[in-house]
Amino acid sequence: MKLVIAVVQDKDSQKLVEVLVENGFRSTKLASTGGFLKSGNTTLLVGVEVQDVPAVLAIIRSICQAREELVAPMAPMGSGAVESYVPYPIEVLVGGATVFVVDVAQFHRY
Ligand code: 2BA
Repeated sequence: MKLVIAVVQDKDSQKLVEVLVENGFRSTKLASTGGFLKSGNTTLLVGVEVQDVPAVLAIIRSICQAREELVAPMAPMGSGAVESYVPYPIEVLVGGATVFVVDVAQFHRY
């Protein structure tokens, strides 16, 4: 079994959960916060059999869109040095989904 961990934009999360359910995949939706933009996003946990991983990834790809977001002034860009701060808004392309697929040692549902 595998655990698909997908960090997606809030705007796509409801539709994504609906389509996963329609296709027979269970998921858990967690409210999360991106470390860079410090704004809300959604992390989905999807436990699936190995052979179903490509189907889940295809669903995620089909629903989740990359979007331009404006980064607030003075957002830290790196080490924390003064030169690493941005003094004006910049546009950042936030990915449709950041996905990790990890092995599940054991799975129990009681
Ligand atoms: P955030 O950390 O809020 O990042 C939002 C977007 O800001 C990123 O989009 C990327 O385009 C940009 N960004 C992030 N760190 C940057 C930096 N140090 N310098 C310049 N630009 C930077 P995505 O890469 O699509 O990431 C979307 C969200 O996925 C992230 O939100 C974070 O919550 C999650 N994520 C991305 N990579 C991750 C990783 N390696 N581990 C855990 N979560 C990750």
